[in-house]
Amino acid sequence: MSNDPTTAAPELPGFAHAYSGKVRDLYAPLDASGQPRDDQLLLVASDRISAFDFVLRSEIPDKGAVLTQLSLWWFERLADLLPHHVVSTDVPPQVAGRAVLVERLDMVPVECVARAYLTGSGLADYRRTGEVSGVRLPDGLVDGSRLADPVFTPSTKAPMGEHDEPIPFSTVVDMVGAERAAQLDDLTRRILARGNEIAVDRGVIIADTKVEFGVRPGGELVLADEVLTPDSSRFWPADEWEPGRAQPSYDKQFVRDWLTSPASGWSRDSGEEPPALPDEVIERTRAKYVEVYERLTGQRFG
Ligand code: PZK
Repeated sequence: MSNDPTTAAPELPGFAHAYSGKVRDLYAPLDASGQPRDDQLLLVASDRISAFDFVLRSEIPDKGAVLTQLSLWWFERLADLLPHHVVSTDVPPQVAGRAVLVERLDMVPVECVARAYLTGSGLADYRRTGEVSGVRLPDGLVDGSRLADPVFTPSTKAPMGEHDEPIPFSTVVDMVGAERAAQLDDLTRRILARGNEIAVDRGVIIADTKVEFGVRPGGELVLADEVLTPDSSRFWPADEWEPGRAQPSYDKQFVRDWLTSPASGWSRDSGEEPPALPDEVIERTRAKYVEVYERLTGQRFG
């Protein structure tokens, strides 16, 4: 039921569980002799949802499928920029629609973030220094301001439970070399710019996004993980965009509003795990995920 506690990574016949993130699970396909293959992975999006740095005990039905289908849709629309890692959507029935079989890549050890609008830690850096990741910005920008061009703001990949730390571009160069660093900068910003070219007409602003890249054995850079989803990006409703205040989240606003309201009985700085969400909040949030998928793709979900 919708209020069940968060479920762990499912057991999948023919796959060995390899790793779980906050809301996704990774498996290695087993070969005919029961050994894990070294060339592919199964990437499974759960219905888990995080808010205020907690994975909530309530799940959002269909969230994993919506995000997986949205990512697949974007991969097609980015294919002229670079190849993506998806091999097949033929996956076990327990995870149908919310899993993809992918090429196993050598992952780039940098969180590649681009910002098209100023908010969050980018806004904090700008207020302190007038710059974001070493890029000087004009005076007078406020929370939610649109940037003339997306800015690349790389960070380290922190272990789970810790926060990514921003790193200077020079550190990216030290980590992956100048040529690869320039490619990451260019592609990350182009992916976000392409996303917004498409999304803005459909009532969605993609304020910023985090992209993961991997490298094929031959050295070719490949787009991995999920892309331009509400979990990897900040989505804002375009008709409510109003620079100078915090923008509402397209997907999580009902969750945040309820958790911070007296009705939840929860306080953000209590250190306590947030309570289960009321069915109405779950259902309205599910509807927002479906709505953003349908708006962007122009296709009915499901
Ligand atoms: C890979 N992650 C993050 C995602 C998790 C963790 N194509 C790939 N090849 C090798 N490794 C990865 C990928 C991808 N995508 C992705 N960690 C490794 C991640 C989902 C669930 F638990």
